[in-house]
Amino acid sequence: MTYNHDGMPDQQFLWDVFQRVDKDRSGHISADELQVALSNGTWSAFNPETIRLMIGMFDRDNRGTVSFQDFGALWKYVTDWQNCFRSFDRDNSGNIDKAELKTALTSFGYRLSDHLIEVLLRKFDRFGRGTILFDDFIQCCIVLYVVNKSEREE
Ligand SMILES: [Ca+2]
Ligand SMILES: [Ca+2]
Repeated sequence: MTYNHDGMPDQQFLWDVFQRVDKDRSGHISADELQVALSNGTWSAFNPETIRLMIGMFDRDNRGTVSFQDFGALWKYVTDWQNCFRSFDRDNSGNIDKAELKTALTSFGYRLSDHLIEVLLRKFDRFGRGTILFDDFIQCCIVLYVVNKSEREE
C-alpha cells in the first residue's frame, strides 16, 4: 500500500476496501456493512451507536450511508482512531482502563476530575469490566468533543 502526501492511501487500495465492505454492491456503505467491516479485535459486535456517529460524520447527502467519494476520509478517520487507541493502550491489553483513559483525555486537553473519569468509564464500559473497548472509546471521545464544543458555543 502506498500513501500520498496527505496520509491517504491510493485510490486503488481504497476502492478494493470499499468493494469488500459494500457487500450488496449498492455503491454506498450502510451502517450494517460498516459494522461488519469494523472489529474490536474481540468477539463483541462493534457498538452500533459508534457506527451511527461515524456514518453521520461522513454522510454528506444525509442518506445514512457513505459513498466512495467520502470513504477515504472515513477510512483515514478509523485508522487514526486505531493508532490513537493503540498508543493509549499502554499495556497492550486491547482495552482502555481508568489510568489509560485519564492519560488519553488529558492529552486531548480535557481537565477532568478523577470522579468524572470514573463516571465516563462506567457509562461507556458496556461489559461491566472496568475497561473500555475500541468502539466505546471512540464514542466516549466523540460525545465529550460534542458536549465540550456546544458548551463553548453557548
Ligand atoms: Ca451497500
Ligand atoms: Ca490497557
